[in-house]
Amino acid sequence: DARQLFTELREKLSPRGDIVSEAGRQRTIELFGEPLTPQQVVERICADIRSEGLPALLSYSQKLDPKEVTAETMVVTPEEMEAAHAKAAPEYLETIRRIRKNIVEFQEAILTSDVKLLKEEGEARIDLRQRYLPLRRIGICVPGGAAAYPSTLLMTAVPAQVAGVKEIVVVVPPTDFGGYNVDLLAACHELGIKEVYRVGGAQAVAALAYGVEGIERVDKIVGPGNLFVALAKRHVFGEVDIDSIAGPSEVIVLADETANPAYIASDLISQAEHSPGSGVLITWHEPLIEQTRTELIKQLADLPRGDLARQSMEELGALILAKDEEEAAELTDLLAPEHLHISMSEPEGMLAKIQNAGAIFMGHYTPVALGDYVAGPSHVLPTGGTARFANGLCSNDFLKRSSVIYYNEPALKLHANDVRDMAAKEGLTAHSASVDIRLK
Ligand code: HSO
Ligand code: ZN
Repeated sequence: DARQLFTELREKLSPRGDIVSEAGRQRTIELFGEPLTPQQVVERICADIRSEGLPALLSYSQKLDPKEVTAETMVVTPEEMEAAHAKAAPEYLETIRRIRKNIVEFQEAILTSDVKLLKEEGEARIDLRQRYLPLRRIGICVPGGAAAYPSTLLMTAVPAQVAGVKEIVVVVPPTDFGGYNVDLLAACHELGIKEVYRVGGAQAVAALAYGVEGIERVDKIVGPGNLFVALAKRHVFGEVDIDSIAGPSEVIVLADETANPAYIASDLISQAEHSPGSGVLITWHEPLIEQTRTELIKQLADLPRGDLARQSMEELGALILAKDEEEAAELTDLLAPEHLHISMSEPEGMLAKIQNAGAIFMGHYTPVALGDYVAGPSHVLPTGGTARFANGLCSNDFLKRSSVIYYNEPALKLHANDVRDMAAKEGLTAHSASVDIRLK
């Protein structure tokens, strides 16, 4: 039953902090002296960093991270970034520049601008505005556990820069794929990012949210991470803004008889290789199910990360035969995937049927990898069914807005009675008086 399957899948894909595995139980006994859920671990880390600052950050980092961090090695110096940039392959830097240009182009095109509404009636003049300004200081979590992610740096930092954010802080775990990764540091330097700290996990999120000696607190924290990063972002939300709570990568491929099973398999595997990652095929063309299965087995055998991807596909993947296009669209909306690939030579009709998806890829020549790396919209997208209400990250998420209101005296007269009526209903007489005193 596809519906049941989808409910289960969505459960598995959304970050849950209340479950403890046996390994997790053992580990928290070692580290904390008692068995804790991930949620409890995160609460403890956040509370300690909030009250004790840097010493707590360093001590958690020492406990939880593979490489020891000190107050000195925590900071990536400008010299280190310059050296990484100087060492980087020129072709790699060229690639970064081309991608950056694509991101800037798209993120500028969608950037919201101020709105003005001028209302005039005789002498009365009302001027209403919505004014947007960039956030002053933001923090970006770049993952660095299982793979290096310079693309995530681009897909978060460049939209923030387009919005006009001046202070961008990057936190990245102290690993070879993270804070010691030359390609990542070179990319930071190429983007003009000046503050990079080698801290990861929940402790990095807490440090960004509350500030510690040497790291000033930020106004918003964005970027993906493991379960602990996700739970910590949820925990500090309200003190700071966050983008979303990210779970594993996902893709649904919707395919008709024009689709190529080899392409489909490659798209499913490319999200599964994030490990964990989920790839789901939905088709109403029956032969595609077996053809795609055969292709999956063939392609997984040849890939360096094939074993990881196979595990992910077994746990979080599915090949689903729908009755028709309508049912396929319905099932897609139910899962509300992070990525939707409409693998049809005429994809527009299907697009019109879909309500819930973070990013939608059209036709046979638009693999999700284009969106992951180069197209321009951010690859930080809603996961775990949250595309029902949440959005992918974009330049506008780094703006905040104020409303601006101006009335001249005749305009105040015009609306005075409405103020008086409402104030009387609420029993707030000082509100009325603030109008009356001007019109006496
Ligand atoms: N597919 C990931 C983004 C990514 N892919 C980074 C490659 N690198 C987000 O859903
Ligand atoms: Zn990806």
